[in-house]
Amino acid sequence: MEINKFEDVFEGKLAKNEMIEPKDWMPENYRKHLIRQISQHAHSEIIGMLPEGNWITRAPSLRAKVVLLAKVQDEGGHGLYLYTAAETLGVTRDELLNNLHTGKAKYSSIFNYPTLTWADIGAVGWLVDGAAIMNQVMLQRSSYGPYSRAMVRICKEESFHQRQGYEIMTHLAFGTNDQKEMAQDALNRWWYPTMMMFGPPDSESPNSENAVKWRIKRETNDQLRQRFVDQTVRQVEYLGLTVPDAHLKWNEAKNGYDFTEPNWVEFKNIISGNGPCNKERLAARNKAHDEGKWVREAAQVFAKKRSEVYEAA
Ligand code: FAQ
Repeated sequence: MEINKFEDVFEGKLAKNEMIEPKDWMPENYRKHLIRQISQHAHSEIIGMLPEGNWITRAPSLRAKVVLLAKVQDEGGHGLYLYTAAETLGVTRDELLNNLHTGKAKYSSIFNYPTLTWADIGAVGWLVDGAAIMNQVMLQRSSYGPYSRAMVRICKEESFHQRQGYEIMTHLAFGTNDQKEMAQDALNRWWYPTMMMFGPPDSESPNSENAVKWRIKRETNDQLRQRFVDQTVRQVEYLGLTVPDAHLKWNEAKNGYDFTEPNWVEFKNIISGNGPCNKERLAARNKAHDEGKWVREAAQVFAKKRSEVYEAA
């Protein structure tokens, strides 16, 4: 088949909302776009384990500890599904991890902020996982089969994570004055960084055009950010807390809130590696990888032995 025939099949599948699968022909730029997005997403999941892992030993009750442990473990699992999905595009996990560990690859800006108090664990679950779901629900219908299928399972787990965070916030917001202050302080610090998770404004988002054209993203950064604000303001009100935005105002005409944009200079600084915790996160990630070397080696030896037993049988 000539290349334009392959292209017709590819375009035809997109037009009919059919999935593109690993063995299908795909344009080189589509493949590269997916490797970029899926691997950044995978990196975000495993780096995202660090700010919360930081609180496992200090969770205020046995129940809170068990729930947080399960959540952090889930994030590790999400990383595995996503690296596996990326590998179907012809890249190795070693290459991807090497890019992360040497600082070449991006991961979500949000994980470069510190978790200073227990209320931050509530805010991360509620806001960060809430924003993640807002973005990932559309990715369940992404055009690339392995990514889309990974997202279905991830979204189910993220919903539990969001509820875990909101439960912590509810306890604090309806608790003592000090607890309510802690909850407000966490909301103040996480509100704008969470809004940055959706990416730069559409007018400054170089990847959006192709992503929407190829049905990798079904909605734009600004559309998702708006939906997040509209949904979350009601939750803030229920908690009796205040959104840290003096300009937040309901706009009847657009049926949504007008709000202050996050500081995009701060965002650029963070994604260039200069946020408050970038260096700490990469150092922790590299240390974990180095210390896990013997586990990976043992798993490989075991797998080899097992396949020899099967072959001999
Ligand atoms: N942080 O042209 P666009 C989670 C980069 S959820 C860092 O708009 P695109 C769950 C972007 O890569 C978090 N970099 O890009 C969890 C591009 O740079 P490049 C992860 C960002 O791809 C919760 C440049 O800026 N979720 O981990 C960010 O169309 C709690 C221009 O941007 C996903 O990855 C950012 N926030 O849209 C885990 C979802 N925003 O590559 C633990 C999948 C933009 O050209 C605990 N990804 N950049 O050098 C996506 O939906 C998209 O990739 C966006 C960015 C929306 C993130």
